[in-house]
Amino acid sequence: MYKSIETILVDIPTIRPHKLSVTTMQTQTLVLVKITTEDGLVGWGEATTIGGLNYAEESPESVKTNIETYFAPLLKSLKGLNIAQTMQQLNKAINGNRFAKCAVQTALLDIQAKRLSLPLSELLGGRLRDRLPVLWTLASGDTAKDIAEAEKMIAAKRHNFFKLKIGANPWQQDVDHVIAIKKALGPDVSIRVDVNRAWSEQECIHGIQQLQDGGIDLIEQPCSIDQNDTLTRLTQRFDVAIMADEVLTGPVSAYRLAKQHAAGVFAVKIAQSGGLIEACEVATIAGLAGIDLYGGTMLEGPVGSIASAHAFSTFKSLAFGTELFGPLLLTEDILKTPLQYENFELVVPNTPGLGIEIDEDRIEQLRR
Ligand code: MUC
Ligand code: MG
Repeated sequence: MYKSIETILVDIPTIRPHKLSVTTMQTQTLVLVKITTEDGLVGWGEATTIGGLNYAEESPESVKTNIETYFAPLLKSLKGLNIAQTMQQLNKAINGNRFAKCAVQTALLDIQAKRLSLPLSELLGGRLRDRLPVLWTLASGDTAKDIAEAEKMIAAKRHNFFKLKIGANPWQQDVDHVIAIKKALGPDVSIRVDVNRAWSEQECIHGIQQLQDGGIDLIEQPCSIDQNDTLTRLTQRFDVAIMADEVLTGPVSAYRLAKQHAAGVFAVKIAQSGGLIEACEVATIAGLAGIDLYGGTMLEGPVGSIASAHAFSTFKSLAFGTELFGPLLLTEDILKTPLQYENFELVVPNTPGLGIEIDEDRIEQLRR
C-alpha cells in the first residue's frame, strides 16, 4: 500500500538571528516526510525541531534515521489498515519519537483527505474557523530593533500581537526590555513572553510580578519542565495567565497538568503532541478542565504550519490565538504558492488534503 517513505532535510537561513534562551538560530532545518502510495497518491508531513537537540529530544538527523530504519519498513509491511490502525501498529512497535510520528501521521492524513477530496481539517472532526490569528515573535535580542520590527508588522497588517523570547539574559535586564517594548507599542497591543524554562522559582516570582504590573498578557513556560509544582504555584499566585509549553508533551501530560491545575493556558503543538489527532485530544482535555488554548509552533515551515492550522481550526476555542509564523521567518519558500497571510491572519486552505502544492524542484536544490 505504501510504496515509499522519504525523509528530507532542508536547511534554510532565517531572515535574521532568532534568539531563544536555549539557542540562537541562524538557519532552520526543515524535516519533511513524503509518503507515496502504490496507487500514486502523495502525502507530506513535517517533523521540524529547534536548534538540533537544544530544544527537544529529537533532532533532524535522529528523525531521519528512525523513520528510515524503523518506520518505513514497518509502514511498507502494513496492508489494508486505516490511519488509526496504522498508528496503533507504529505506537506498538516504536516508543517515543513524537515528532517523527506526527510527520508520518500528517502525511497519512494528507493522503486520505486527498483520496476523499476533503480538506484535512474535515478528517479531524471539521473546522470551526477558516482563518487563524497569528502573532509574530520578536527575538532579535535588541529592544530598538524589536520595536521597529513590531511597528513594521502592524503597518503591513501582518501581525498585531507579539511574543518576546526572553531568558538568555539576567532576568531584570529581560524584564526591562519587555516593559520598554510594551510601553512603546501601547495598551492595545498584546505582548506575551516566552522564558523557555530559564528562570528559577524566585526569578519567576520577581520577574512575573513586574511583567504582570507592566501589562503583559501571557507568561510561557517560565520554569524547568521538571518543576510542575513551581508552575502550579505560579498559576495560583498570579492573575496573569501562565502557559505550559515544553512541559506539555501530548494527551497524557495534558491530563496530568490539568489535574494539577498547573497552567491556565496550554500551548498546543502538533509535533510535541505526537500528531494532529493527539493535538486535538490535548485541546479536548484543556476544554474539559477550563484551560485556555494557544496554537503553538516548533518554527516549522509551510507543511507543519498548515497541518497545525488544520488541527487548530477544529478547536472549540482558541482564546490566545496562534503563532503559526514559521514560514515567514525563512528566507526561502518550498511551496509553489505561499501560505496566505492577510489581515493579521493565516487562511486555512479548503482544497483537498493539506491544501498546499510542494515545489519539489526547489526542495531538490535546497536539500542537504
Ligand atoms: C517556543 O518555545 O514556543 C515558538 C515561537 C518561537 O519563536 O519559538 C518557538 C518555540
Ligand atoms: Mg514556547
